[in-house]
Amino acid sequence: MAEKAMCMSTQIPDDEDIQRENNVRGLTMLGHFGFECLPHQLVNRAIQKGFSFNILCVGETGLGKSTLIDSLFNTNLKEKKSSHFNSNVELKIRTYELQESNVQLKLTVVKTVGYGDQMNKEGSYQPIVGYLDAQFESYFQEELKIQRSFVDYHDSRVHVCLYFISPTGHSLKSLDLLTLKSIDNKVNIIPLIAKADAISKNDLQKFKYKIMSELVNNDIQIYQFPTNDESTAQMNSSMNKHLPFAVVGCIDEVKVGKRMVRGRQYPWGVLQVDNENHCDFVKLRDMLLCTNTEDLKEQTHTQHYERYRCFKLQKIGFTDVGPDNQPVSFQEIYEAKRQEFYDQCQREEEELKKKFMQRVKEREIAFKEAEKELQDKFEHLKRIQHEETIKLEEEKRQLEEEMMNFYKMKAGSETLQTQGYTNIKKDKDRKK
Ligand SMILES: Nc1nc2c(ncn2[C@@H]2O[C@H](COP(=O)(O)OP(=O)(O)OP(=O)(O)O)[C@@H](O)[C@H]2O)c(=O)[nH]1
Ligand SMILES: [Mg+2]
Repeated sequence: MAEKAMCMSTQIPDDEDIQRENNVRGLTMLGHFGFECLPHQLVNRAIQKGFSFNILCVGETGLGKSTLIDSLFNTNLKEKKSSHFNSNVELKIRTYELQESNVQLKLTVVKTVGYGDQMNKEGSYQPIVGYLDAQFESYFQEELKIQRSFVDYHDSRVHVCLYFISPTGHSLKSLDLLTLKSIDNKVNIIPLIAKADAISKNDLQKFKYKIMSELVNNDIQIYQFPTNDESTAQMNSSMNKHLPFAVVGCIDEVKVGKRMVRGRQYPWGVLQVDNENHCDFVKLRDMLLCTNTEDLKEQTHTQHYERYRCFKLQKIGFTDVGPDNQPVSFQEIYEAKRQEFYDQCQREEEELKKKFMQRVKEREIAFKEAEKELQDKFEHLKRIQHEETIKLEEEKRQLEEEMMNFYKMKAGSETLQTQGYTNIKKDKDRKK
């Protein structure tokens, strides 16, 4: 078929050629080839594969996040109540398989738990930023693998963040601004005024205007419904003017006249969730699930993930052009990086060697000094000991001399005593 198409196209007269910018000729087809069915092939394949969509709900405790998600999919996703006494903001992640006609949707809903409950709200946005980055990182790592498995890979990158604003009618809180500013370049943000039934119609318009001007003043980027597709441009541009959507959630049905409608029953009447005069719920659902789902996914990939990917690669040291503004290949950068790394290792090794030698020298000097000190001490002690020995020997000699004298004296006195006894005896004998 392709061959046939090529043959046919060469027979078309020159005057029908359209010279395009990229030098591709536009030709008028003279027959039916069948490639007009390409979109059907894509649709069939996509239906077979199924779709996935990941929503992040950020909002203070009790603002109606779970109720709104239930209302969007008209089902009770039956989630357990979370504790709201956590010292940190946490995220609750649930994945559901949904089906509408023959279309399967793998829906992942991530909700904040305990957002805004802490006394110190400074780090409240960090778990949210951490989660968004972690999903990008996981995809990035899969991309870098040699054997990639994108067919089975569950892409958990967040496609949209529904940011629930408290219906104060006043202004955004500093926590809102801080979080929105931290995530606006990581995810498509659709701001919502939660529990919008708490605000009167006039106040709601002023509140919407206030919120939008605060977002602009703080340079916070929110998702704009695209206006580059003719079929949706008009609707999308009018929807952009309704942002932030004022939503009300409820899955209970109440009777209005003879009809059963989804709505909240109040003493003064019924607020119908699906009534566009009552709130923007239908606008949100249409924009999110019917008209712009694919664009949200595309923006996630081409804008937010791309930014993350560029940042990561640049951080590693990769770039598209060299210092001379000439394109450089991955291989070249890799080689240059390797060389740079090798040089750095060499430098560090040299540095370490120098430091080691210096330390050895210092230790050697210190050892020598200590050795000399010990030697001096030893000599000093030796001298003292020698002097002590001489002194003791002198004392010993003196003592021995004294002893000799003593023995001499003793012997002399004994001799005298013996002579005395002899004389006395002689006298006695003479007297007799
Ligand atoms: N008036 C009003 N009440 C609502 C609306 N949406 C939900 N609620 C009520 O608000 C309460 C909290 O709703 P949830 O949907 O549990 O709020 P949440 O944000 O999921 O709360 P956590 O998960 O605990 O943070 C429930 O009693 C809901 O019925 C709404 O649009 N308007
Ligand atoms: Mg909830």
